[in-house]
Amino acid sequence: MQNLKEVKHFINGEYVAGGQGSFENINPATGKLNSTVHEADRNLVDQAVSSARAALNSDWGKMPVAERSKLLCAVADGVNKRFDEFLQAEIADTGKPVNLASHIDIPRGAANFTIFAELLKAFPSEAFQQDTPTGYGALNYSIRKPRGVIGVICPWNLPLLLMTWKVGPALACGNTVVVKPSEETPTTAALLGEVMNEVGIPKGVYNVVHGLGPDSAGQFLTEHPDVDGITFTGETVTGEAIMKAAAHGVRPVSMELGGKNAGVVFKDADMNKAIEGSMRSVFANCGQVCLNTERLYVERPIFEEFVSKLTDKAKGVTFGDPFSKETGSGPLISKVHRDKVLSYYQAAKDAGAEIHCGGGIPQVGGDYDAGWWIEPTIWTGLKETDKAVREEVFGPCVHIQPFDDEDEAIAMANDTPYGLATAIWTENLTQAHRVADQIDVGISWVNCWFLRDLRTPFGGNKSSGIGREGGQHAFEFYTETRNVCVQL
Ligand code: NAD
Ligand code: 6OD
Repeated sequence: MQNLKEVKHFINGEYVAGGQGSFENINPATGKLNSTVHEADRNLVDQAVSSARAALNSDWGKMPVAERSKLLCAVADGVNKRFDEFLQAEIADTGKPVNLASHIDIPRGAANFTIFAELLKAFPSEAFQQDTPTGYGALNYSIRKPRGVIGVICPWNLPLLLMTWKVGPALACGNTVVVKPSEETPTTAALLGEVMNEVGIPKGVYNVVHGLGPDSAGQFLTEHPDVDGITFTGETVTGEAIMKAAAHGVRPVSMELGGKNAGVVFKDADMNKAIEGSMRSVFANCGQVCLNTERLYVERPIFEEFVSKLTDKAKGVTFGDPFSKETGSGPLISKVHRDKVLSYYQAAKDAGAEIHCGGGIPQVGGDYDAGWWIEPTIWTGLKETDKAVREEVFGPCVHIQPFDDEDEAIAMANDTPYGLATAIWTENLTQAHRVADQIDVGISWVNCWFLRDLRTPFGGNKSSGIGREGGQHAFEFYTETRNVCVQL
């Protein structure tokens, strides 16, 4: 077993030290050191890509689908067998509360292997019978081949879940991967290497290189000419840099990017459902979910009541030991990120927002006062053009705006360069369908939020992404389709 106080790369089934120095992995709940992480240089990234290429060309790429599927289900079982180790590692890296990590991060991190392994077995090919001048016709059918070596660049907010959401379908399709986890959250990707070895995934199929973005592992991996496709989740500006790197060699990209998601609450909404749902959609994971609602539009007759009820609930959010089931919110991921979120809190104040709750740093007590905690914050009274209403904050904050009719709400919801998700709260389902159809996003939830069926398409419109993950949609990116035309 590896020593998780010193996080190494995982290349060709072995833990490997070295590169261009190391960096610190800090526990955001306490500001204390979790571990030291080796930072890969170009040479180590090259070794990882070469080992992925070799594995692709040998057993893995040629393995029957049923056998590959069985191995990937064993990976899911392997994660679940070591559930507590993954849970501890994820909580230490992110500070997120155990209630969240044990219900979402780790179970979904495992389930992402099973779902794609099962779906691929039932994935059909297409076929066309064609008329020809000979009268005998021709038969066209498609076959799918793995795309090749996939570079997987991950964010820190749901580290295991968002990594396996890409690695699961990539491996199911017969690709091999080189993963670059976020520098903030390297540990569960490192731990997964042990599970891969335990269940017998061939060496070189799953590789991990640690490092940062520019002039580090992220850049070296995305620029590597032997990487056949890049899948990325993170900020839109990073996505733009990665697209430039991918342009060399015309490599395809799949991009899950930022958002500035709107929630719309109609006057006939079930108030309790809308409040409970908005508490999650705004504040879950301390506002660090790409799908979080940062703008709420509430129909005027219920505006005051909604603001007051949401504020009461937000004031009740509890901080403290992430391993305690009583803790409601974790901290932000880093000091740099907290400074960024606090700059939006200041900008909102300067722009004259009415601050209903929060706006600062809570006293959590003991060791936790050295962590990156922040108060859940609710504003009203800002203009739609104000910075805190337009830009993605990625923190536990929301601006609430009243509206008078459906068209106005839809126009405000759509007035953003992003198009990731929305949550619509109404008991009038005709209205719900009509509004869901008109909000320009990849995912609309009605009377719920982050309710996930993994067979459905997942992704963003406009600056929120390119392509769709989820279900068979993921296979479009992770395979290359070939047509075979047979003259009969
Ligand atoms: P980020 O873009 O800062 O970093 C993501 C990853 O990219 C990290 O591993 C980082 O090291 C790497 N990276 C940075 N610069 C790079 C470069 N030039 N070349 C190659 N790699 C580089 O994002 P983050 O701060 O980790 O995550 C938060 C952001 O991610 C938010 O904007 C959020 O909305 C977005 N996000 C989107 C989704 C989605 O599904 N749409 C999901 C989660 C997070
Ligand atoms: O649930 C998922 O599959 C998914 N990709 C969630 C993304 C969350 C963003 O932070």
